[in-house]
Amino acid sequence: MVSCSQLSDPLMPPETLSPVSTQDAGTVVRGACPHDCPDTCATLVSVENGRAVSVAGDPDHPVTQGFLCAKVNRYIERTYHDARLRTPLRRVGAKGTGVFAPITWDAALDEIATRLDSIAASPDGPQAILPYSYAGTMGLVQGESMDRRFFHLLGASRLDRTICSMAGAVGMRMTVGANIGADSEGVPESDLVLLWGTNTLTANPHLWPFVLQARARGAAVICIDPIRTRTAMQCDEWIPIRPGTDAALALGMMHVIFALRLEDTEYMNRYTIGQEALRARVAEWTPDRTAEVTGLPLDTVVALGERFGRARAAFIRVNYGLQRHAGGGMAVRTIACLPAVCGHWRRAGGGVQLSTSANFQFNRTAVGHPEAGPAARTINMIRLGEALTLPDAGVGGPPVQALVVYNSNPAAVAPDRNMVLRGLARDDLFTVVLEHFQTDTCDWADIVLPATTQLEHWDIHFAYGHHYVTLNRPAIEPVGEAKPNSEIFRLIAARMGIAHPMMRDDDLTIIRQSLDSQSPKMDGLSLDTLLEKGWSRLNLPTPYLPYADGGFATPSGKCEFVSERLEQMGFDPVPTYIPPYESVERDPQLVSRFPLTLISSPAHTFLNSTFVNVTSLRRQAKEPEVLLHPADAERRGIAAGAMVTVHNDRGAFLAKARVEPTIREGVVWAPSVWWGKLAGDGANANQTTSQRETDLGHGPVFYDNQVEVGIA
Ligand SMILES: Nc1nc2c(c(=O)[nH]1)N[C@H]1C(S)=C(S)[C@@H](COP(=O)(O)OP(=O)(O)OC[C@H]3O[C@@H](n4cnc5c(=O)[nH]c(N)nc54)[C@H](O)[C@@H]3O)O[C@H]1N2
Ligand SMILES: Nc1nc2c(c(=O)[nH]1)N[C@H]1C(S)=C(S)[C@@H](COP(=O)(O)OP(=O)(O)OC[C@H]3O[C@@H](n4cnc5c(=O)[nH]c(N)nc54)[C@H](O)[C@@H]3O)O[C@H]1N2
Ligand SMILES: [Mo]
Repeated sequence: MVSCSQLSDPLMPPETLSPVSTQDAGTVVRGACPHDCPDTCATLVSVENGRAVSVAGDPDHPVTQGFLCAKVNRYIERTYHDARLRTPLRRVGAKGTGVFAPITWDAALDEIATRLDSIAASPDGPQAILPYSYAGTMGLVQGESMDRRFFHLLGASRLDRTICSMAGAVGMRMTVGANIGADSEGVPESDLVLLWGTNTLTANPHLWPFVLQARARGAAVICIDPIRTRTAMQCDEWIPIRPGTDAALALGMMHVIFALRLEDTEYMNRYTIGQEALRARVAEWTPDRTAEVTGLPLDTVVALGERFGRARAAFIRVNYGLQRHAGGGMAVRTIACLPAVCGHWRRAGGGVQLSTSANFQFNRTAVGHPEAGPAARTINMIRLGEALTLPDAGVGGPPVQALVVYNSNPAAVAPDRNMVLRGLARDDLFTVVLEHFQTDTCDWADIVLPATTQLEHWDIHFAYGHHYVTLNRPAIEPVGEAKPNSEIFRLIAARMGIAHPMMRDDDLTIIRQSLDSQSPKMDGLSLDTLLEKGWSRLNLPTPYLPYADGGFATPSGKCEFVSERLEQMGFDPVPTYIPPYESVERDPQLVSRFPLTLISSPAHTFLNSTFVNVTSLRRQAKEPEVLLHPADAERRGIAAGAMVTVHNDRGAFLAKARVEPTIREGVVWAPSVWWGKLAGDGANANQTTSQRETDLGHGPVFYDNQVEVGIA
């Protein structure tokens, strides 16, 4: 049984919701994979005598299709891991050394309440308290309910959660009106699949069966990526683009399309605005110029444009890798124009998919209550280093005096790690971390609180790669003294005397509140249906064609080749190429000192920094590595297997050199995101990344990062 507070729901007697009877041998409990991934799998957890023994993908779910990824297959190993945090801990050693002693929940909550109260009451006020969370779990209950209510009521600083997807999301919004794109379930109908800046087999593996179906019917599958990833290796063609130049490629493709008159003029006339301005811009992007900027052969540019123009329903999977550069927002916006130019939105399998998330119209106001509490300043999460080290947190107002971290591991994942760690090392900073494991971030905490995993709590999930809502039931009792995030924030609020009724809602009430939506897309979804089946499709046809007949959610109601909103924000209203910050175009001197572009995208067996401590998965990742092209290695006298240092003015980390022609010359790849403390030198790739922001959405530029590599 789970804790009483979770089940104290008057409409739903606890016994009917009991996830598992401990006498049962072999109960199967339906759940959801909580991780930050487009696939949001529906899971089946087998429980015997109160212990979870296996987790599998639901074979009936149209996207999960009965399989899980390399990582979540290890969820049982992770849940019962020896190193699972089982009690609250209090730091007894110096910050960063990781020396802690167990304390009781009462003592931990008392200390947290006392410290936060005194900061809130000080002249600096509650804005000196900063929550820091991201998508360790994507669940609405454990990710954005009680936590948000608590910090809003308290008047803490607000966090702009930009670390992943904002640049592209804004790019989509400015072009098609919302972060809504083509349906994965239409992909089998596609006759050309472009995997553009996405490592699908690693980061979005449940799209792959649909891609294979399209291929079986004759579609070509092309990967556009500076690295010949495991995904690129499975494709018909690998296009090794120069990082950060995707907008130029899309403009060059349009040039070819218009030159060959392959556009769908009727679609453009009816459903787009700014056709003339786009044509004028595209005229500048001759194949020669495009080839020069993107570093691709002329023939490749021409062939790709022609192929796209001749396709009936090209599917572009643009994912988040390509927007981690200075012009990332504009790149996604430019690519998002392609299906409107060719009218591919009309047909199943055609269009662009960055995300499907905006279709999920949960009642987020009821869940997180953004209106609660006083107005407060907002801090961009990718500038955590500055927020903790500049006197006015980099944005004006009081210095940050308390940091409360949950669902995130900023000491590993945030850019400019040296500055982040300098901030976390401040002795006057009070840091609380809610976690499953003693991560890099926990090592800098004053108090660590043990949190439940997905097997131990309730939640409800949207997805960003498909259209199904998934319910997660607890399958087992909390491990040790772990508690759900929602419960922890209820308890802290109670200690601090924050007695608003919204702080007393239990988890099932929050789930019900989330489903109380006015949107027709949410029609038919209820807790009852989810309890019965585990998951449910949004009220959308299959496949869903969002823009077959226009219906763009922009101010004009059309696909906006010209965007007045962008112009008001000070950007070029027409799609354009914005070079990377650290490029020959913008900073040739820097590039001459640091000639290699470092991409630190995820390792196959890690989920950002999650799973790095799971032994079987870390063993597969071996050790921190850096992949170099043979020509780049030779120039530096680096042999395969040598220990090298990857460095720039921001920092350095050690890695073992892998030398293979599976990467574009001038680019290096460090599979990430390692825990610093599990790497030999205590460092990781974020030692070298910067806190700069993308053009749109204030997102990170992890891959807009010039380095040099030398023998260690
Ligand atoms: N196994 C696993 N799955 C994951 C994750 C994980 O860590 N591990 N993370 C999850 C999360 S949070 C996210 S956001 C997604 C991330 O997954 P994706 O959106 O696929 O993003 P990345 O893996 O960062 O980058 C994808 C590819 O883009 C390439 N790339 C980098 N720069 C450029 C560029 O300028 N142009 C082009 N065309 N390509 C470029 C990289 O080489 C990389 O192979 O995956 C999710 N799924
Ligand atoms: N160099 C480089 N840096 C990157 C990236 C990259 O590709 N390269 N990727 C970036 C991207 S795309 C993203 S999205 C961010 C991700 O950054 P984060 O969102 O910080 O993701 P994780 O590193 O997976 O850390 C999530 C933490 O949440 C914890 N957690 C999970 N569930 C729960 C829960 O229910 N309760 C509590 N209290 N904790 C929980 C996990 O144990 C884990 O330690 O990293 C970014 N950083
Ligand atoms: Mo992400």
